[in-house]
Amino acid sequence: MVSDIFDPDAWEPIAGFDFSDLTYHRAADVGAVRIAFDRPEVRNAFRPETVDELSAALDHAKRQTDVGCVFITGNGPSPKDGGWAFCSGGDQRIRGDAGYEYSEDERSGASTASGSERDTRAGTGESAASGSGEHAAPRLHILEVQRQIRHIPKPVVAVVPGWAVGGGHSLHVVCDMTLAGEKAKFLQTDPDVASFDAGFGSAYLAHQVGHKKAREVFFLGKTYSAEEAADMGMVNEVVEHERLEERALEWADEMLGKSPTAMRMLKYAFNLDTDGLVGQQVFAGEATRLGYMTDEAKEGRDAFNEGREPEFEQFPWHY
Ligand code: S0N
Repeated sequence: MVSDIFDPDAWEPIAGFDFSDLTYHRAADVGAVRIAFDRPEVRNAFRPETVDELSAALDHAKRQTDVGCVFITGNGPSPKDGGWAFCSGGDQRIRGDAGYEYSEDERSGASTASGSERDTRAGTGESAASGSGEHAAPRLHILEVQRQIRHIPKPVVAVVPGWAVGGGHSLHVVCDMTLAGEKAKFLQTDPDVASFDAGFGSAYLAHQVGHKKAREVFFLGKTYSAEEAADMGMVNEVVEHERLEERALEWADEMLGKSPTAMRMLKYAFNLDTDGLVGQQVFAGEATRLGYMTDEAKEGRDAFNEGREPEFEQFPWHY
């Protein structure tokens, strides 16, 4: 895969995955991974299989202790017209009455990359419940992926080369930062197709751009250029199209030079007020991890295991 923004020398495919709807690479020179929608013929719209693969890649990226940055992007250009897209949201062609339908092969269990097989190959460690029955029902699980993006303990960056639309727009909103190429375009079509992301896609967008603008994005459905999106506060930086991924790697290099613990605590601190008690729980878990690393915590553990009273008086009451 070569394009005017993807440099094959800068990335290595990650072994062990057999994705149909995504590509998954690791940067050659820095601890970053690149997850890319690979359905350019439909502006990188996602179907349930795409969402499963995205979830598996994010789960894998989370577990790599030498990876400090995750990019989500869209491959291109489109074979039809050379157009570029980050993601155009749910694939409307396979939208059923209660969600998005798996392909017939997936539903019947006949796919070579289906069900538990797909999950196992993807290294999630969670085997799917069963073969054919599992994918019989339509899904709406991009929201689960949004929560993964929120909770993965490292920055997730949307690298937007073209259209970010509908559920694809919401995905960029959920990412920690957005880097846009100058061909990027931002559009919310949810109410045009009678869907609505009433969670992060709308309410969290209002935190980024203010309520009036967020309501305009949904209620008027205007298309915003990369520069306009940056002026609104939902894009961090705009670069030349050809420089997009090069710049993303520069960001990764910058972030990988920083303290992993500080970066993780900061991400969860930024999330806390918009994640409610779940945000507090995630932040508290990290605080507990830090606490466990202290001599004081080790004394508590050792005293219990040695059947003696803990000698906490040796530790100061910091102020
Ligand atoms: C992206 C747009 C603006 C691009 O326009 P452009 O450049 O004129 O290209 P087109 O000729 O329109 O498109 C090229 C080809 O791609 C197909 N295509 C584009 N987008 C989709 C899509 N989303 N689904 C299926 N096909 C798509 C075109 O049909 C065309 O095909 P051909 O070449 O065969 O003619 C423009 O295409 C556009 O507006 N697309 C639709 C965008 C849209 O409405 N997306 C859905 C929005 N809603 C969601 O995403 C909701 C899903 C969601 O995330 C969610 C929300 C709440 C709760 C749960 C969920 C969940 O799903 O989990």
